[in-house]
Amino acid sequence: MKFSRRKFLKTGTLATTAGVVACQTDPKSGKSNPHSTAGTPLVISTWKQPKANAAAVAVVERRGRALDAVEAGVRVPEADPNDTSVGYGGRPDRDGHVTLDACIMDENGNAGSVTFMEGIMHAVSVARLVMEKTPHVMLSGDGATQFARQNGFKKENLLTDDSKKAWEKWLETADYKPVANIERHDTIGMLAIDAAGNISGACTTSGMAYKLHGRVGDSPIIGAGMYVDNEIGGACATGLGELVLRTLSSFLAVELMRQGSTPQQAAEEAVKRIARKLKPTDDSQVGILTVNKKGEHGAYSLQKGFNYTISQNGTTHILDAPAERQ
Ligand code: SD4
Repeated sequence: MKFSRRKFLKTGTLATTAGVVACQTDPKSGKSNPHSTAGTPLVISTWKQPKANAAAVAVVERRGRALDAVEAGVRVPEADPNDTSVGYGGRPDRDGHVTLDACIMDENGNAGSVTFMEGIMHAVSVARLVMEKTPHVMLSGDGATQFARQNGFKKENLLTDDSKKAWEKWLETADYKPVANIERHDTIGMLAIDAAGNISGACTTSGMAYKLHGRVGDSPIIGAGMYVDNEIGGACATGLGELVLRTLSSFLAVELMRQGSTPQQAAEEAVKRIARKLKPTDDSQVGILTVNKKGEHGAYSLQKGFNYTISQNGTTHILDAPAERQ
């Protein structure tokens, strides 16, 4: 797919085949989304995810549910072997296991999650099944895999040859530094607003490369990696999960919007809270996305380099988020 302004202009009124442009958010603007139109469906996701957004947009455009949109959207990178932070092709932990974390939340406050799950490509769909078919919110490890198998999911090897080679190379030094690097992530958090104005969200990841076996990040934790309150808005996070977990960034951002913050102000304060309280190292990154009921969005990160993909009114934009540290 080519990203060009000309394509954007040409396809400006088209739907799922939207052109994609890269441009800059105005960090100073009180209005967090220069492209926002209240009342129309919206899909927003962390990092460069135009294909995932297109899958989600296809759902909301035929007046489908935001919940179906976010599930369909994040399944795209889950199945992509070249996306090394999510699902199939995800980098393994330091023992060579690809372990997945995912969550999903609907417009009624229902939530489902799987953590530390192996061998099932579409973690988000297992999370949705936990939400819809069990009285629980979260299943973990072998129990999550077992539940998925019992519900017809195929068990497969998620460690691709490329990921195995990269892991074997890492093993040569086995320098234990499970840092989510600043520029190159693909973990996907996605929020969608459907034609009925309902908001849902999902988040899915293989977590940090070469993490300790058993480590769980922020992504599957409701309120940390993602949170939705359909009366107010939604938020999702990416980056160093330990920082997000310690401040429940997504819940915090939604609560700030409840108290009157714009989505941009909420995303900024959630990141600033991390910067102020946790004193993160120079090489750590956190990016936060927010949306409110009006279809306005916000984005902010600790470091420069966080971008996100937003689709609305038939166009898709890849935007650079403003950052705390320039
Ligand atoms: C984690 N937040 O497991 C995830 C990593 C991430 O882009 O977002 N990477 O900590």
